[in-house]
Amino acid sequence: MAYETIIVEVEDHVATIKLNRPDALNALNSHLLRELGTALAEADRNDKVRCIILTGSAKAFAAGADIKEMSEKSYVDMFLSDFFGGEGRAITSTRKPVIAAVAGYALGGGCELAMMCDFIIAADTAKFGQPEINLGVIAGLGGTQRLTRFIGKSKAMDMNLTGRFMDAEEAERSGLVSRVVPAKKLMEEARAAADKIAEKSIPSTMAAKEAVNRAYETTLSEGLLFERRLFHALFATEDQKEGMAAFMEKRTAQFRDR
Ligand code: CO8
Repeated sequence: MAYETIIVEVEDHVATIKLNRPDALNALNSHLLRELGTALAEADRNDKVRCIILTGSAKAFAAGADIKEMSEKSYVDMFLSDFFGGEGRAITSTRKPVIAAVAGYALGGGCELAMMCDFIIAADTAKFGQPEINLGVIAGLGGTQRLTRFIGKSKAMDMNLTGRFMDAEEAERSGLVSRVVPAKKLMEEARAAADKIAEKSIPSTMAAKEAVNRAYETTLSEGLLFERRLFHALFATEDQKEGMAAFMEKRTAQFRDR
């Protein structure tokens, strides 16, 4: 499918989706988010794809929701269209792993979009922030919720109340990103992580993603039960037999997603 605001490439088992509104530092407008939702759903349906990378440019992953699109809207406009509500749900309903590869600015909706992915690999140039407070509003796609769970109340308050930017090193120290790499190696590292994930059995990959995400939605005892039931259920797969046999036979497992 041809897109106007994103570029999608599928190579081997990895789909790479690049946000592509260079003149607006990849600001997220409705059109881009709808195209992104469609591309993610397409990658999810594509049996060839086993992992997805979401990235931007060297200067900006995304500098936020498109301020020019939002500026004249009324409360009723925002409420009746459930502004970005459906688009956000479409993005987070992706079942295959999504890695955010972030360089440059990830601000406002850009930081929130990165947090909607399964984990973030940051270039040493990355800058994260929730500067919506400077616009007379607040974060609206998870910047007060996901960010607080990821980095804790004190830092989340600091980010949301002052609007300051956090560099990559602080983001890693705070638990917002999983690793920081030199900017010129960002896509190579993201691709290596995606290739590693693509080697696994898809049923266990999807189960792992569901189980970790459940930790954010439920109590510890319910989450542990959910995890244990998924663990038990994976014993119904051929890949569990193959994975364990391969370990004992000291060879590489040949998973068949069955
Ligand atoms: N929206 C629209 N256009 C943008 C945005 C944006 N968020 N960010 C940058 N641009 C545009 C600029 O207007 C400029 O375009 P033009 O040349 O036509 O004026 C172009 O991108 C380049 O930007 P700058 O000239 O400003 O570049 P600088 O290098 O000087 O500065 C910054 C880079 C610091 C990133 C600066 O552009 C900036 O502060 N941008 C805005 C950051 C921001 O406030 N983000 C939060 C937006 S609000 C939001 O994200 C809400 C999310 C929740 C929505 C959910 C609804 C339910």
